[in-house]
Amino acid sequence: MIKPVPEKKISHNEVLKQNDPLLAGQLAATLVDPDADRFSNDDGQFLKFHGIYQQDDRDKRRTGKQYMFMIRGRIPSGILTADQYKVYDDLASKYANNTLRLTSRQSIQFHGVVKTGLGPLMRSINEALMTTLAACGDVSRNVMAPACPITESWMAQVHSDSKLLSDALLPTTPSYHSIWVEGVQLDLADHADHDDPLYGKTYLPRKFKTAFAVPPLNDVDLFTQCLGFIAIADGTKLTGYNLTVGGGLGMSHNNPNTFPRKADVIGYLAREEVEKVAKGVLTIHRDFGDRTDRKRARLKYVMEEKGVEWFRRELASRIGFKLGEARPFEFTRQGDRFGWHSQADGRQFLGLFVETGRIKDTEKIQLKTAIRKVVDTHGPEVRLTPSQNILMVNIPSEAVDDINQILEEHGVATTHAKSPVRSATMACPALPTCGLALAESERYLPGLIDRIEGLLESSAIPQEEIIIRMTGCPNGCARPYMAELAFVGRAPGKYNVYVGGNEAGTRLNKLYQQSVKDAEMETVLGPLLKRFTLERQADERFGDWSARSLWPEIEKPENS
Ligand code: SRM
Ligand code: SF4
Repeated sequence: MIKPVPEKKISHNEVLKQNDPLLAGQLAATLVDPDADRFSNDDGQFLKFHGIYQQDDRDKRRTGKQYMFMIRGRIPSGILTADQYKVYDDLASKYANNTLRLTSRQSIQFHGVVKTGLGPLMRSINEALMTTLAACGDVSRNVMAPACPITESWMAQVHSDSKLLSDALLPTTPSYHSIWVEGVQLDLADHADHDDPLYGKTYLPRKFKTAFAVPPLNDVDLFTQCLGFIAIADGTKLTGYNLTVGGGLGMSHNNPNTFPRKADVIGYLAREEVEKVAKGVLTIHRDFGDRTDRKRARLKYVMEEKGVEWFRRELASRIGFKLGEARPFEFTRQGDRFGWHSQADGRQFLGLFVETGRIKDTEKIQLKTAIRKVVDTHGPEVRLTPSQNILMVNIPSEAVDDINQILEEHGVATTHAKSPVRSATMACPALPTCGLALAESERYLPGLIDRIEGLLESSAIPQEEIIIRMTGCPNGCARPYMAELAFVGRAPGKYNVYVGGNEAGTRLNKLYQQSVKDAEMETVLGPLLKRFTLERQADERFGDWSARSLWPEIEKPENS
């Protein structure tokens, strides 16, 4: 007799959402309880939908857990007015650890907020007409779009589509406003029938990520996104977008069921159809994503299992039409422009490298104070980039000298920080804030780059740019699997080394060496860089050389 296959149980997070579709939990009550220094674990899951993570300082665990909060803004396309930036800057000083953490999705995180500061911080964000709603949680996250203002004249339209979509994909629960603005615990019974028009009662099986890209620049790492729009123009007019679906990077060590995946190009849509198509894709994730295993709950696995043709048919049945054939496009580069540049309208913009995305003041460099002074004095629009850097845009030429002086007075360089390799780096926060970190990242990478600069110097290529990314665990928050050279934390002081991504952000890299110890970095990287200098073809980049030369030698399966 054939044994019936036991039905898999839905995950605990699904039960939580089912029981409380308002996502309110006991948040408001705990917030005002003076005896509580933390929220319950279940409420911690609801907090995420409100843009908040309950964390503890991992440096201090030996003496008992000290709870604190990370708060992430929802900043579509990473664009802030000068006044909005000032609010973030003030709140970082008043309630957080006096730093602003720029994220790999063009947002800002506060770290180290204690519970008594949480309410006032959240209220202030909302009073400034900004939000943290759905910055985290099983919903559509911050929508990304290129930050650079000197691209096409129709860039503003891409930003407006990104903002429109970000708003259209927000959940409708009234609990966010009632808890953080009014400070009221909602009575679930009064809202028992809350059923979000887009998300239903149980939201998505997992996070959902969207970005817009404008070729040839792929600064948003489009192929890592669940949902992507590649701008297609007819001369000077933006006509529509190629749609990409099914990218994602998160994986777990030793779990071959999880892996990074590049998105597929699905077809072409007119600009007017962006919202409808996005909702079609999102509801496919909602309806087909795995709700039993959170490690497999991303849209990329639906795509992997069911295939592109199935996806096209399913999407057409939801939106009522078939997408057109994808139009030609080419990505050639990623990253940011540093220093001063002219915009299409004649004004200037300034790109500043922010090492590991952390805006802070140190004895030598007072980056936080300097940016604030420029924003106070000249009121530029502030744009956060997908590579954790900052652009100040729409600056009249007359202001350039004064801004340069302010920056100089605070030790801030307007051009490359030390070397091109340093300015092409990204690291995730990892320790001490991230509860999932297996190794250091943000605190370790700058020192490792010092050592890599030394190796480049001794290989006689000190000016070589190599896109280097590091994460403290395999979840992939700084998108390491697209880098030319990447370090992924495996255990304290040990990293898996990956090679072979490309400048266009169109190729996943591969595992080169497993569990490399801190002390072994020079022995592993030195010969690699030497070989690169000897074997590279003219102007060949490290990522292209390593894919061409090393991959045939790498016997391990991709990203294992
Ligand atoms: Fe991430 C979880 C930080 C972008 C994949 N990510 C986390 C958490 C919240 C840890 C946690 O769940 O307890 C980290 C908070 C650390 C801290 O102390 O701040 C965290 N992720 C970040 C940020 C701040 C990294 C950064 O260097 O900037 C980025 C915030 C973006 C934002 O503004 O919304 C960030 N995370 C990403 C990206 C890159 C992207 O989206 O472009 C990825 C890979 C792409 C993807 O989603 O596949 C990413 N984060 C993850 C995952 C793996 C998800 C999966 O599919 O398995 C986790 C773990 C999880 O969700 O359980 C995670
Ligand atoms: Fe934390 Fe891992 Fe993301 Fe780094 S990659 S922030 S260690 S979850």
